[in-house]
Amino acid sequence: PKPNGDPTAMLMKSYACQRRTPLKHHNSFLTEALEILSQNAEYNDNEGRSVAFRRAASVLKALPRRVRSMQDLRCLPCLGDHSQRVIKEILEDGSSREVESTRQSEQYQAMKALTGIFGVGVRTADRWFREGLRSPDDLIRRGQQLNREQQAGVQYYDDLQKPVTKVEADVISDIVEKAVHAVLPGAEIQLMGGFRRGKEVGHDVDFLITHPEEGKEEGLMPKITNWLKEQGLLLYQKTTRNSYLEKMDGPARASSNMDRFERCFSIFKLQKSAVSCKSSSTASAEDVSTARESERPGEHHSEASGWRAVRVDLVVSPYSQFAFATLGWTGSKLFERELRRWAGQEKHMSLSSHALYDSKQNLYLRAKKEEEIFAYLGLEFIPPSERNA
Ligand code: 8DG
Ligand code: MN
Ligand code: MN
Repeated sequence: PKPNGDPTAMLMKSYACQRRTPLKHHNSFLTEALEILSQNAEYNDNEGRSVAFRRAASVLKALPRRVRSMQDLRCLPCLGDHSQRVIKEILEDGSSREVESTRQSEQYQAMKALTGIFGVGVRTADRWFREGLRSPDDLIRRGQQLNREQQAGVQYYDDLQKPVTKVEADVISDIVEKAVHAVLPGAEIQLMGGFRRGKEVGHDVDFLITHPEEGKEEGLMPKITNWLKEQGLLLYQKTTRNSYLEKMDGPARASSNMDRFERCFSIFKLQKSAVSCKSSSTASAEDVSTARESERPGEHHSEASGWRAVRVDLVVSPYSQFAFATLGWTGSKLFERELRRWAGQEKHMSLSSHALYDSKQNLYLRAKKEEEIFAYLGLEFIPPSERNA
């Protein structure tokens, strides 16, 4: 074991934003286990522990091959004692007792089901869990008070649990483009989030909208949502300028990634015919054959209808902040977090989705493209497809 003389040894940088992390990697059998422990720590409001497991998983995603022994892990950063214990057990026994008992635990399963509801964050889910609630069905049965967002979340729960495909995302892109150009010609629309990173499925579809003439984008969101509403394409929408408070109870509560862009959390009504037109494969008869006999009140089952519900996030940014917004909304969440940590700890800079501030020079650094931001930060440019940390 002499790392420098070993041609197979690679130098693994310790911040995820210094590394290339492809979407497909060789160690999902380990990363999935570590991410369950990370998720569970988040459910228990232990952010430090949650991030530690997530960083460990991320390092394994960046490895060029499958881990076969603990020897393969020498010289790797971010692998704490606990993560190493878990990895060792999986390598030796095929699974980890801690991971399996977590996966099976009533709390983990209930928290997963409850936080899986649109509009329900860890805090709310935890309160409901302590009141004996375990699932969306429990909420309906017990007549639990819900806000408007959560009502939509429960109503479209089944649909929103189903992954959104790239073809569905492309159909929605066309719709959003049509809406935006109808209300503001010349506006630019960019697909963000997981789909920009090359994912084939996602839990939602994210868009960033801007206009080359600064100021033209002001007040744009209500115009877009009104157009979509008139077309009958929106099942739910909430537009906010500063979503700080909402996010305090959302899944990203702890991420400190909040911004003040005008944004819209929405649920689209997506016609299945539009999707089967777009995809080259033929439409199946499955829609009809699997239709459910009955619907519980308050729930929509898309098997029985010609459409499905899809979560869509829209964000409007002024042109001068577009590069920062692009970087901030591409993800992954860990990649974003690591970028901000790198900026602060290594460069005395402060990065947000709006700007990059240099504390040493006391000035804001301008950027038109993501590449320039990486350069200011002294980082090699990492393309979106390799930000899957
Ligand atoms: P998925 O939907 O396929 O599951 O994955 P994703 O696209 O990576 O996750 P996402 O939850 O849709 O988030 C997309 C990006 O948006 C991610 O990098 C984090 C970022 N993001 C939020 N909320 C906020 C926020 O309030 N401010 C900023 N600046 N970024 C945010 O999700
Ligand atoms: Mn997304
Ligand atoms: Mn999103």
